[in-house]
Amino acid sequence: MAGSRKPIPPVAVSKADVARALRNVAAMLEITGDNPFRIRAFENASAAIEDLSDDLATLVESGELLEVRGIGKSIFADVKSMLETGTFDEYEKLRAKVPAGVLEMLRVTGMGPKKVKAVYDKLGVKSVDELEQAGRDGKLAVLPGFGEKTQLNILNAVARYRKYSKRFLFSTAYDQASKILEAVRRVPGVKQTMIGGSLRRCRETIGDIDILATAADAEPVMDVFTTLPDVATVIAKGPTKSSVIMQSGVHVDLRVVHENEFPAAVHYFTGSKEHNTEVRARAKKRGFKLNEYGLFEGENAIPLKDEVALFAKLGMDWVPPELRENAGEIEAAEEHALPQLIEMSDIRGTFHCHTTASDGHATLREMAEAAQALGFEYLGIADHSQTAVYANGLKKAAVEKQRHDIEKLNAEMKPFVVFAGIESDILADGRLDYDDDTLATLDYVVASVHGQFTGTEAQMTQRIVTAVSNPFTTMLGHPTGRLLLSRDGYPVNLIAVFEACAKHKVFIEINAHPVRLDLDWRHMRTAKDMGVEFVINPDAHNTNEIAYTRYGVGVARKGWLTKDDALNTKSLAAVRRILDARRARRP
Ligand code: DGT
Ligand code: CA
Ligand code: CA
Ligand code: ZN
Repeated sequence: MAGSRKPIPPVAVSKADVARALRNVAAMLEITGDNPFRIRAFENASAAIEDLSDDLATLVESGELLEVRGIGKSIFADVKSMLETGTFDEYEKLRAKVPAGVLEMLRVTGMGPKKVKAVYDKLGVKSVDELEQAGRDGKLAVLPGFGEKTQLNILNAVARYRKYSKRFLFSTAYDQASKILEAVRRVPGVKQTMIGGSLRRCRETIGDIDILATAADAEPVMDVFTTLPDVATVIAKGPTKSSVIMQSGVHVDLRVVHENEFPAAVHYFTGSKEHNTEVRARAKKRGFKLNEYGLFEGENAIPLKDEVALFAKLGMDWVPPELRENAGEIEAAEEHALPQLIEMSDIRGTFHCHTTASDGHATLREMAEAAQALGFEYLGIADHSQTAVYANGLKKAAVEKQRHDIEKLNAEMKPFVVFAGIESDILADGRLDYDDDTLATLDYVVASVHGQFTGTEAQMTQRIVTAVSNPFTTMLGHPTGRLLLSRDGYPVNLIAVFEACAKHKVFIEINAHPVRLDLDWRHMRTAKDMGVEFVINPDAHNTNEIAYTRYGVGVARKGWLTKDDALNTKSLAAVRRILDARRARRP
């Protein structure tokens, strides 16, 4: 197979790809019973690569990667090969040995490499389906180290996996799509390319990736697309449409259209379906016919330069893709009343970042310098609080030490400013996690629920409202606690929470971490109408993750928010004023 493939344009392999490959190798080594030191070596290397803030290709080229702790000569060679060819020998050898379904079992929560090895070795289980069957037959419970409870947990986890596994995080799909787009763009004769579908609309999870292109000749485009190195299966290959499944499991559709069809095709394949249906009805009312091929008057296609021209023909302003959910955007576009949406370039800083003082992977200084390098003017540090023992939460003395460290750093980094905050657990009764004297030393407090989610809706709501009413609380962190594709949020009456936040002037966090994106964009307009203000926070645990802020901006745009709605679009002076005012109401 591999030999028959045409040479394809090299596609950038990302840090995340390399880290994932190394992690998979560690897992496969464990499953095949390799020696624990080698397994650890690949695990450590994977973590080290994930935490790198510099460009991986540059570090490999200069050889500097060898100086990073956790990267030995042999793994260095693997990383180099991966960057050059998309894979490395050991990875390919293991993939030939370990069935893909066995590796897939690792995606079921609770199924670590040890458990996967046990069911594979002892029961011959080779897929998630077979795992479920073994559980139903009671075969898991009798394995050494398993038991009834573990069996039940695994069955529940399989059910959750099925519920969520058909979709992918925006960030995962985005990285994959960007690479495919890059490869498609390099095919000679390709003119225009565009990502469509839910990805262009910035949905928090993505069913499949939709890509559009125009080209003089579709055939070479389809050839390249269907033979990309991470393509696992080609579902269909045709002159205008091809579909593939990538190794990650994500499906990708590529359509090649004529240049004059491009604007209508881009609009159609951006969706949403509901938005399209409404727009098509508007076209009909004006005596046109609209479909994926164009806007027609009788038999004649109306020439359109771009999407702007398409909307204009229908009496509408161009609608930003994030708003195309049939949630009032069509009426607003007709009335020329669409909001001026917030943009990443409006962001001047961010809050809620972790450091090595709790469970982060970068030091205070590294985080501050990374934020500065992104062009930010300020950064808020909010490490975990003392009750979060699992995350190495800060004891009182550590809070004081960090505040001193921040003062020192601020003197050095002027005019850049680090704000001293904390991510305080909201305790079961709604109290914050420190005494008032400790809280009083901080610039701001993010209050978040991290444990004991099992309360009723009334209890959870009361708990959060109590925390929001605390005069020390500045921001409410990840308001529902959901983890995309794995855990629904706790039950909570958001209206009551919004009311409390508006009343006590507590910012609601739009947690921009790609597995959270919490507050959900569907609730933002309601919150805004109730007088709530927002803050977009990356919940970064290393320097790279500060850039997660942009995912938060994406969902804020979906929530119709403008620059004025988020604290972190404000100047340093304004932020200081606002935080001072919040502090003035403390007892
Ligand atoms: P996904 O993939 O589930 O995250 O969501 P989408 O929105 O990307 O959906 P997808 O990939 O099935 O289709 C891409 C776009 O194509 C969709 O947003 C709108 C358009 N489309 C697909 N099927 C239909 C249809 O039956 N009617 C209309 N009006 N549009 C459609
Ligand atoms: Ca799609
Ligand atoms: Ca699709
Ligand atoms: Zn948190």
